[in-house]
Amino acid sequence: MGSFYGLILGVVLLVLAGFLPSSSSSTTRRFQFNVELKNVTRLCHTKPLLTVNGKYPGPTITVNEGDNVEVQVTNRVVSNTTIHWHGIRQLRTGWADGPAYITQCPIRGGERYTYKFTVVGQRGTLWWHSHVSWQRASVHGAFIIHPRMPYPFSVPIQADIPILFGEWWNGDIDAIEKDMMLYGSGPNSSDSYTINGFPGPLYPCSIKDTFTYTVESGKTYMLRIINAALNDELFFAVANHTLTVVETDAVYVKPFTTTAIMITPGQTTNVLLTANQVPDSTGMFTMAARPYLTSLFPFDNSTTLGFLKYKTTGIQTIKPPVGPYRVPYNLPQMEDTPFATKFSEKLRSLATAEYPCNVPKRIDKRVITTVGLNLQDCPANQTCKGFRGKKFYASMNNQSFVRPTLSILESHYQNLTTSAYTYNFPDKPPHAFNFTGADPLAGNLNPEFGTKLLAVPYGTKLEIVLQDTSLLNVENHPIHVHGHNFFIVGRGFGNFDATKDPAHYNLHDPPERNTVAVPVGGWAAIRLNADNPGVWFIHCHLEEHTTWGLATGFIVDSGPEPSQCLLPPPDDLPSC
Ligand SMILES: *[C@@H]1O[C@H](CO)[C@@H](O)[C@H](O)[C@H]1NC(C)=O
Ligand SMILES: *[C@@H]1O[C@H](CO)[C@@H](O)[C@H](O)[C@H]1NC(C)=O
Ligand SMILES: *[C@@H]1O[C@H](CO)[C@@H](O)[C@H](O)[C@H]1NC(C)=O
Ligand SMILES: *[C@@H]1O[C@H](CO)[C@@H](O)[C@H](O)[C@H]1NC(C)=O
Ligand SMILES: *[C@@H]1O[C@H](CO)[C@@H](O)[C@H](O)[C@H]1NC(C)=O
Ligand SMILES: *[C@@H]1O[C@H](CO)[C@@H](O)[C@H](O)[C@H]1NC(C)=O
Ligand SMILES: *[C@@H]1O[C@H](CO)[C@@H](O)[C@H](O)[C@H]1NC(C)=O
Ligand SMILES: *[C@@H]1O[C@H](CO)[C@@H](O)[C@H](O)[C@H]1NC(C)=O
Ligand SMILES: *[C@@H]1O[C@H](CO)[C@@H](O)[C@H](O)[C@H]1NC(C)=O
Ligand SMILES: [Cu+2]
Repeated sequence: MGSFYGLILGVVLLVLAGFLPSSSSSTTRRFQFNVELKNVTRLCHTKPLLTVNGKYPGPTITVNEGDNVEVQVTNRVVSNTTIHWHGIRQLRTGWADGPAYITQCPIRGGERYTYKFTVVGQRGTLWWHSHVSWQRASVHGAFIIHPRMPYPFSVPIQADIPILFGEWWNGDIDAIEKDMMLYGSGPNSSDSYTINGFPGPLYPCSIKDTFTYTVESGKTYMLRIINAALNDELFFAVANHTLTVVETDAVYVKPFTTTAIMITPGQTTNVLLTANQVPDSTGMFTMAARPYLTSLFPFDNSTTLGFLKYKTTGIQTIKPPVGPYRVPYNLPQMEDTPFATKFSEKLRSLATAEYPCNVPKRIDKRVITTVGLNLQDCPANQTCKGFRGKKFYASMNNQSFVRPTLSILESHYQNLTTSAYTYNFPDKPPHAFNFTGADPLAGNLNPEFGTKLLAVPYGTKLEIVLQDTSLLNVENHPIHVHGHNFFIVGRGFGNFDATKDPAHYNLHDPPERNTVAVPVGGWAAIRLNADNPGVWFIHCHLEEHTTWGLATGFIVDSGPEPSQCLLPPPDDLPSC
């Protein structure tokens, strides 16, 4: 096994001509998205689900590197909506990024907006999702970019297998979010996790709703894994098979073989799987995902199963096989932080001539920000059901982000005078304390509410240190930055030490991503080149935490050259 995968390393060779897309340069690909309700049944509960084109999960978008993309989104429901193209850089086209009230006003019921952007210098697996309320629970899908150049690994790929993880609630997701905010409590946990929309046989009434994929013995497959769950990081494994990680967040990594992966909401991971096992009489191997969580609060601790089925002759298979269904022994336990840590540490950029690692070696600015939870005193006339009868919130540098009722990007571009936001996000925590060692329940846990943004000149080499806090509970927060990829140059447990830790940064081949898992009770340092003018949302990709305010906005000014300026807004941009 090991020597077989050794052949993969870093060599550009022998790729089947057939799976390379045509290299014609300025193709425009057009897609139609109808946001509409569709009755969907899972766990024997039927409910009208918000979907794109009636599909759950939504349609896959497939393009070639370099393509222009136009997606006409028609909102056929009463609720407002937007679509975010998660991980797409949107160079100079921030108008197409999607987060409501950050880069656009929402698309109202009956209205239409066409997202137009070009896929530049990116290849691999990304995804798209709604960026309004908790709509992305069901409004999401894969976004696959075929590379211009052959894959940097030499194994022929038989087929791609998209694997989208999601969460299903029997109840209405809008009502669950509204209740959470009204009472300040934690949200109702999901009723199941899903693989490509299917919970699998460990849940009631779900044996028929199980994802099964048929493979041929001896062939290698590329699993394009996307965590579209709302609130939970996940472990994933396939029984008796190893996985070779080759790409994360649409950036190649140095291939490495692992028994399982950890993936946070917002992240994508491509792995190669070779069907090299001898199946038993069922011909089936299970695949499974369950949460990686250290939360003290109630959460969905269930496991979703699917099947990898070997195409064999002479074997009677029952579809799916009769239980008991075994969770792969190689799936980590829910609290396995050592596995999550080791897995993150293995991720390295390819850092070759074709795929250089352009990490800023020196920086112009370092911003240190806490990421953590808060408790707000209950307003006098309300009933609060959060901890100690208070309301949960979350913050960055003690600011619980409040979204304005206008589009920040539009207002910024038009130079409008407004008090809806200010440009003074603090570049260090307003009060120093023992961030990860403070008594979780002592002291004043209130945040400050506001809309303070971080503004930097074009081309700033920026470092952001994300520091978890122990207020209420230490957690692993997946922080997502819009409009830029970043390099994870350092990470650790406890408190970041500005005098000691930078000496241990990896400035040679750090992983390049759009979403970083900040270690539970620790910190992560990311670096980026602020080369994309616009207004960009930075937030926790646990929807629960974003709703509580674990977010901020980041403004990159236009540069002096015309090619460094944000393009003008499109004519059909929705207004508020
Ligand atoms: C869903 O089913 C209900 C009850 O049968 C029906 O009234 C409703 O029109 C259906 N909705 C959609 C979007 O099909
Ligand atoms: C949340 O869960 C509780 C307990 O199961 C249930 O009574 C309530 O209806 C749920 N809320 C929503 C909005 O689904
Ligand atoms: C899969 O691995 C388990 C644990 O090592 C082993 O008991 C089982 O026989 C294996 N199954 C197959 C079909 O190889
Ligand atoms: C999951 O959570 C429930 C409710 O808190 C608990 O009863 C159950 O034992 C937990 N299951 C696992 C596998 O941890
Ligand atoms: C509580 O009182 C405040 C201030 O008087 C008011 O703005 C708010 O609407 C009230 N909230 C509820 C839930 O009644
Ligand atoms: C906003 O102000 C900048 C700098 O003064 C100027 O270059 C730009 O043209 C202004 N934009 C608009 C839309 O007025
Ligand atoms: C922070 O808290 C931790 C855990 O209580 C403790 O071990 C550590 O010494 C504290 N650090 C400082 C600088 O007080
Ligand atoms: C956060 O802000 C609130 C409101 O201003 C304040 O009471 C609290 O002490 C601050 N906490 C920290 C850790 O800065
Ligand atoms: C939809 O968006 C518009 C424009 O921002 C806003 O005025 C309206 O309140 C929103 N509707 C809902 C239901 O949130
Ligand atoms: Cu978070």
